[in-house]
Amino acid sequence: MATRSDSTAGNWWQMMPKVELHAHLNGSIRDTTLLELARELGEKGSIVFSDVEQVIMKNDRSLREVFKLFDLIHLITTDHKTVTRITKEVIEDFAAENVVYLELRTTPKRNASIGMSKESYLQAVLEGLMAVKNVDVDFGQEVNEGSTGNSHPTNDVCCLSNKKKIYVRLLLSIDRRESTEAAMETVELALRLKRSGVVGIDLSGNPAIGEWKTFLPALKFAKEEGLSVTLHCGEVPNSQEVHAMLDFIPGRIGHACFLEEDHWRKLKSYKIPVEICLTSNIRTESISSVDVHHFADLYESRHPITLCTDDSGVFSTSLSNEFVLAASTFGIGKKEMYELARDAINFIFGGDGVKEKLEEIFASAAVELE
Ligand code: 6MZ
Repeated sequence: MATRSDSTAGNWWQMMPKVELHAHLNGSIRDTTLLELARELGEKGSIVFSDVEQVIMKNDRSLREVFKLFDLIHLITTDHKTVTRITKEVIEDFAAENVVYLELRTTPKRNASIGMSKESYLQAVLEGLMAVKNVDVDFGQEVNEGSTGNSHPTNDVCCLSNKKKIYVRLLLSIDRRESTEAAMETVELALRLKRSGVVGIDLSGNPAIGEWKTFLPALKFAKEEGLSVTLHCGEVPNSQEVHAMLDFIPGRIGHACFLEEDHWRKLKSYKIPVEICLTSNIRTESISSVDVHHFADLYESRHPITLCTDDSGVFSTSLSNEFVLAASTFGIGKKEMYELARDAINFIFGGDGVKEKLEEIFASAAVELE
């Protein structure tokens, strides 16, 4: 697949439609927004802005430091109004680089002091989806997604056919710090919000904390009730847990940095798709350099994989950037990268109706990108 001219070459990766399946809401906030919010808190005397500014602008962080940063981010962002704002901006940013389908994940949070429940947190996220005006957002408020593929989103989509369109579905994250009861509460919330675009559950959070057996009852329940499940798996060495996670046969796993031979064999025999987060893995030093990343082996062995950003704000990346990085590091051509982007449709947790729409989008883009 060739570029139309040199002047458009730099934009090719942005123009290409893309599917993003591993993006954490609070990891994807614009730096400018984070700094603005931190400055406001600084003025109120809740934090010391100059200290926080340094932490936000720091580039290289170990995995442990990343989770400290998330605690700080949550301090800055977790009120209803801000959750709505960051959701809106994150959708706008992904849509701006032609992400046509986004599975956005976030951890429902409770904060009694400001009257926030897990449910009201999620309502604030949904309001963020509805607040997007410059892009058509289909977030799956469908009568029957499987049969029609047509949605009835509540923002002003009906009359604005020449706007960009993005399909957004939500995954609710269970944080590894949570108890079995708290994890169960998140799954129950996801079930109640199935008709508002929630399609699955994610297990994430600091991998050095928590035990698999704590989350298993909630994850099993989610699966039994028809929710898809994705797991952060093998972000740190933990052989037993990786085996247990693979034997659970989740819909997808993220990262897979510390898998051993027998894990790889199992992963491949179960054909579990892997969400690949190149920049995140390098920045957190989970992988020593990008050229030795397991992307290469999985790609060559045609194992199902999808490129993802993880935390585009925290790691200063974008999905287009992840495609450029993979193409340049592993010497993969544009046609093949387009196929990689398109094949991610097979691993989405959204329904068949959405898949058909995405197939159409990719088919027409193939002609335009020629
Ligand atoms: C594990 C991660 C993560 O849910 O508040 N999160 N968990 N590994 C990662 N790789 C670096 N990046 C983000 O978004 C932030 C939360 O997502 C999880 C962590 O639990 C983090 O607190 P939300 O929107």
